[in-house]
Amino acid sequence: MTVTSVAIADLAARLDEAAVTGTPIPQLAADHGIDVDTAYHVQQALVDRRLARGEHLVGAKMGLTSRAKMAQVGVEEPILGQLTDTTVVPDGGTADIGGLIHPRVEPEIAFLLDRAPTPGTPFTDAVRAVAPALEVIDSRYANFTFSLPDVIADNTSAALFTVGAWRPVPDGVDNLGVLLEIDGRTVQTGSTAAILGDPRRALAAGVALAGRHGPALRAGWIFLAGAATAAVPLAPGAQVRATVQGLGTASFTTTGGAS
Ligand code: 0L1
Ligand code: MG
Repeated sequence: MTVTSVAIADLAARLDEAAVTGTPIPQLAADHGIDVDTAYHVQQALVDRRLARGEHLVGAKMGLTSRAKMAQVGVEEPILGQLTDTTVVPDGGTADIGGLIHPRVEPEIAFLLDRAPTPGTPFTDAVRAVAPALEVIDSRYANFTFSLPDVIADNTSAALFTVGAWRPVPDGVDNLGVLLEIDGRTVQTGSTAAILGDPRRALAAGVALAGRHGPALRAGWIFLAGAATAAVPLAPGAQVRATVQGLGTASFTTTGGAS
């Protein structure tokens, strides 16, 4: 089935409205013949709506980078999403989750891009600094259930994110211990090795996906490499902290939403 640009715009509008109103919607892809390639067009139309409202791109994110998450969705490759300025929560700040549908949080590692990487750009040339990070994901689909094209169209469930203090690139980022704490209690432990075996591979995969589906990664952008553990449901009033071995912490406190 050929999906027209009108249909792409309509699906993007439905996803946008779901996010803006905090109202879950049924999955879209199967009923509308959306494949992976078309799903990235829907994602772009969705992000374009946000940019038209005055938001700015500040980075890109990888999703489905762990074997566990790939298995959950039944896929073999990760996905790429886009990050805008209004989704940034300052480190140590307050994350308003009141408008979200069913938020979850996951600990990540972030890269600060020194230049626009192209295939083959060495990691240490592409990346100026690294930091611990937290990502809040929030599927716009009912029951957090979706197919691969659905989640791509939904900008990879991106909702909010926090980046800790940037540090120079260490010798290795491939097997750093990761902790996720909520209200001082450890709720997940893992390793950056869960991110495609080595988060540097996530950057290479992101460059390849951006080459196929755009937009190209840019100098100065934040790149969220992916989750080091499973995501955990988030409630209001939670103190959330990610610790990445040797890199420090990223944290926020949640507010808003039904308790
Ligand atoms: O950042 C992520 O890995 C999320 C990707 C989409 C899958 C999900 O929402 O769990
Ligand atoms: Mg993530």
